[in-house]
Amino acid sequence: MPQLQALIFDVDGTLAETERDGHRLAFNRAFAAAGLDWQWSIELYGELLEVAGGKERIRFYLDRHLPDFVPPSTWQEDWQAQIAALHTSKTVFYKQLLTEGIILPRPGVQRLLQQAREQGIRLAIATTSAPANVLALLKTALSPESADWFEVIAAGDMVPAKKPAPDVYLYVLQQMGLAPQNCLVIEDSHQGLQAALGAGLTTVVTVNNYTRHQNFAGAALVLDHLGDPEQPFTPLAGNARNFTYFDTALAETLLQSYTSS
Ligand code: XBP
Ligand code: MG
Repeated sequence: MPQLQALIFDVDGTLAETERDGHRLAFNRAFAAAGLDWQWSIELYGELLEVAGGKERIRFYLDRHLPDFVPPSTWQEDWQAQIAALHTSKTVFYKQLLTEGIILPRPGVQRLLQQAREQGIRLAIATTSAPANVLALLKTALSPESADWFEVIAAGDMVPAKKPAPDVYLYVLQQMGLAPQNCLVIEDSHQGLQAALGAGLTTVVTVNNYTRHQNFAGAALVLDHLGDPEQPFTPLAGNARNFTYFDTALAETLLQSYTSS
């Protein structure tokens, strides 16, 4: 029987709702600071989230929405370098936004992390966000020392291909010396689910407003959030047994039924 040895967390949309009022605003501030009149509305951003990774998302926006874009004379010939500079500026704005304390952890996140730590279940992060963003979020939304709770923080450009490619999850497994049968992933998006499934990992999805209507076929369980004793989750797909909030016992149960089927 496979045993639960590690929980692997996605970051944006999973640990906290960072996209609409965090990353999106930071992109807009970086565009304004660079003298660009680009404005990513809440709705447009939902479409742009199709592409994971900030630099990749800017490129996608240019290709799909501004195919005739004429760069200002100050732009370097190499657009990649210009996009990277814009993205660096966006990271500064994002970190600034986080210090305002408006981004909080999603229900059940703190509780689950604490329970896992008490039980010696190992923790890791697998995200497409830049490492600086992840560290800033952990510090401001979870606790100043929370980065130390995670044995591996796999982020941003550490792997060549971002989600939905499985690379970031394969990297975490390799770094931890673990088999997929002993780990469970928490994700919030279709791309994230694809990445985790591609690495052979049992995956639970907690949806949010941007991802609610995506296809989560293959997930062990789809929930509105992880829940808490006083704030039960609503299962959207899959069998949550008699559980009303997600904990390591439910993680273990799912792992056993998924890896033995
Ligand atoms: C989140 C993302 C990221 C963030 C922006 O991925 O798609 O691109 O929106 O972060 P995940 P950067 O849910 O896997 O964490 O600008 O730092 O790339
Ligand atoms: Mg996510």
